[in-house]
Amino acid sequence: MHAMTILILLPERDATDFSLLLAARNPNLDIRTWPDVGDINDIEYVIVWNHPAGELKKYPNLKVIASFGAGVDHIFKDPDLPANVTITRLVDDSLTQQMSEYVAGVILNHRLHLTTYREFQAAALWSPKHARSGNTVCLLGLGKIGLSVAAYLNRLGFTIRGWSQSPKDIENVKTFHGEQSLSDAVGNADYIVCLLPLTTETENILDKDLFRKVKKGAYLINVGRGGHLNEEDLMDSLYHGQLDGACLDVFKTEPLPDDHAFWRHPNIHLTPHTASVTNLEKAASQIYENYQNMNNNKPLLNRVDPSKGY
Ligand code: NDP
Ligand code: OXD
Repeated sequence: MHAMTILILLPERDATDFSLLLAARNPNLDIRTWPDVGDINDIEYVIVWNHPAGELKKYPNLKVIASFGAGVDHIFKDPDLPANVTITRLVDDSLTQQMSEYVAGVILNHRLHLTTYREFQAAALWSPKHARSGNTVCLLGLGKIGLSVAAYLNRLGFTIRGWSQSPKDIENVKTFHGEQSLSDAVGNADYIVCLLPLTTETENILDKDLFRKVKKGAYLINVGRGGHLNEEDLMDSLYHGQLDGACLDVFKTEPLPDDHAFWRHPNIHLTPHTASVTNLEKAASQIYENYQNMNNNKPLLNRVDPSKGY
């Protein structure tokens, strides 16, 4: 009988709950939790999030690396990533729904001045303001999550523009693709939302060149990765009023260091990488299904294209 071994390599979390959920799917699974790897020759399938660089090349029989989230930049940043191993990621409607609610919540909060009123309240200040009128949102990234956010915001009455790598035809979304059309995509938007994967092409894409192209007073939401944002350029464009504000969920260094200027910036609203959180039940189902696919020589779900990096 084929050995039934899965390695959980999640150094930043206690994996007990997740391990139980996998075991519930098949009590015969031999589930190992890093660093208690046992015989490295047994490891064909590993679930990872922010693994130590160089770790994966130690497993001579590794066939599949399953990301414990939607993003895979944490895998590709390992310079010693073994070649010829299939990489998969999570795609599920709970991730897309949470992200849609997060983005809508942030936009509505800004539009209706809700945080500002909370600050006024602290000073017992009665000072009504008009809701902001701008309702055009540009989504950078029209993948699984971007498409869901687009549909959700459409239902709320927003006008949606979207930018992707390849051309797309999406109902009620004005689409743009490729580097040359980035300025046209963002040009007219009141809200710019980064929902891109972090790759060599998208690193630092949120920089002064982009901010110069946006409408004065636009609002930035970064839920992609911290590596998308040039932090100094953001500070500069907030200082000059080119951007009205920014809501950031992801950072170059996480947790955000205590002395980081973003914590105290009046026009930056930040959340601790919680825009959309992996649902353990759904992750366990999808990861176990792919484990079975691997064993049965069936195509794996949600494969990543290493040549694109996402
Ligand atoms: P997908 O791979 O489904 O979509 C990626 C999108 O980005 C696609 O539309 C793709 O274009 C586009 N894209 C990639 N590279 C470029 C480029 N160089 N130029 C233009 N467009 C590009 O990913 P998901 O939607 O599932 O997830 C997106 C990202 O969201 C994740 O990689 C992760 O970083 C982030 N995320 C953040 C979370 C949080 O809590 N903050 C939670 C979950 C995800 P095309 O369609 O043409 O291929
Ligand atoms: C993800 C994330 O990529 O949590 O799933 O950021």
